[in-house]
Amino acid sequence: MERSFFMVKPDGVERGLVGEIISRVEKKGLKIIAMKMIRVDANLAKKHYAEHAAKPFFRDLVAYITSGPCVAMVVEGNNAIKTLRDMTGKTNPKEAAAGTIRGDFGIDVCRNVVHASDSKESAKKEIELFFRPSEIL
Ligand code: IDP
Ligand code: MG
Repeated sequence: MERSFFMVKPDGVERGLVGEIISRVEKKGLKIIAMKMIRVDANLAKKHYAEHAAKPFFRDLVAYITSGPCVAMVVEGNNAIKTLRDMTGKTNPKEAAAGTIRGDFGIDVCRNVVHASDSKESAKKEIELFFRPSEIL
């Protein structure tokens, strides 16, 4: 069993894709063990995306992720990290395969609907950043 951090980003919430995305996660056999709607503030955004701090798109990324509510989740299951990354698809929706969340719904490389942890280390870091232990059921 493995845990990953998974989040519907502001464009996904605004466009009413939360139900569709949660449904895909559940139908895949993964279990949602924590979930909340949150407004990410600049402080949390900078911690979450710290690895991108030096990138030219960092300011836009922080502005985007703080622009509206997100739906954050902890998802558990066999191989949950890779399974969610595969379901998410490539970062740029133009390159993401049909059948992936970004391939089916993504608009551009910034507004790409969802976030999924990319490794065991980032999953642990991100779960701790967004959830208190008592919020994980
Ligand atoms: P990932 O979300 O597929 O792991 P990362 O490379 O970790 O992709 O980038 C984090 C987020 O930063 C992306 O999901 C996207 O929202 C944004 N991003 C990545 N590359 C670009 C870019 O070239 N321009 C604008 N935004 C970008
Ligand atoms: Mg990433």
